[in-house]
Amino acid sequence: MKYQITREQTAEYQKNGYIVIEDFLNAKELEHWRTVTEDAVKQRLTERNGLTNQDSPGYYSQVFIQAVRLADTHVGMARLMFDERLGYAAGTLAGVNGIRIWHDQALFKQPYGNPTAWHLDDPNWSFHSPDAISIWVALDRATLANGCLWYLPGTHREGRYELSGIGHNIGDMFHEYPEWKTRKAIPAPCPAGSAVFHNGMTAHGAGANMTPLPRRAMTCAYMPDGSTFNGIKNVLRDDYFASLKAGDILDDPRQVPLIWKQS
Ligand SMILES: O=C(O)CCC(=O)C(=O)O
Ligand SMILES: [Fe+2]
Repeated sequence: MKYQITREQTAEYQKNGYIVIEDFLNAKELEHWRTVTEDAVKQRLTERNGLTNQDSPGYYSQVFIQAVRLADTHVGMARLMFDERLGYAAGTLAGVNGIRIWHDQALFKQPYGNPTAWHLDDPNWSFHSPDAISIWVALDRATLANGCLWYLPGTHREGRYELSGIGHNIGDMFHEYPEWKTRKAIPAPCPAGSAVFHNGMTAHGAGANMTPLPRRAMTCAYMPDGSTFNGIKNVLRDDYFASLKAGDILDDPRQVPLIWKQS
């Protein structure tokens, strides 16, 4: 795993709000991530032991198969996600001294799957942080044809936290940010095994999958250690949510496990 981050990579990430690290996983690691992710998603879909977007047959269910917090229900996935090296890489890029898992999620864009509408991630979460960061690991080569990610560089410095749900139409986000409509989007195609990191406030989306093969990704959203509750439920457990008031530090080890702390 290419988890060591250079100063140049941190600078690029901080400037653009995202970075592609090619061949983040070696061939053996990639094979293992594929096997574990396939197994965890299959188990989630059959046992229905957690969140997916496959319960109703609408447009969004055809954007990708989305399975959230697989580490809660799959031991192999927990082992992958609790890897301190992932926290180190994310924390170094983000410039924070501790990384907690917000949620992992598998995103499998199926053959001829719908595009992923433009959006920001962090407004949906139960904490707001200018340093929230996600990793998106390509389990298949991501191309312009099968729905690689696209970014609006620099938008992480301009986005607002007011809730902006992911719309049906690919461009709904631009109603809230008309000033971004003239910006040039940059695609992030990458070989299988690459990692794409993005800030939780960077505008991003993905194209349709115009191929007969899936475009699979395993992702994880991270919360900087010390982040506080903002009142939004999102993926919080009912009992934990009920115990919180706005401004409380989110530190429940089951909900937001700490995977890396600067020594
Ligand atoms: O995989 C996709 O199509 C979208 C990914 C995404 O929105 C994310 O990782 O935050
Ligand atoms: Fe996203």
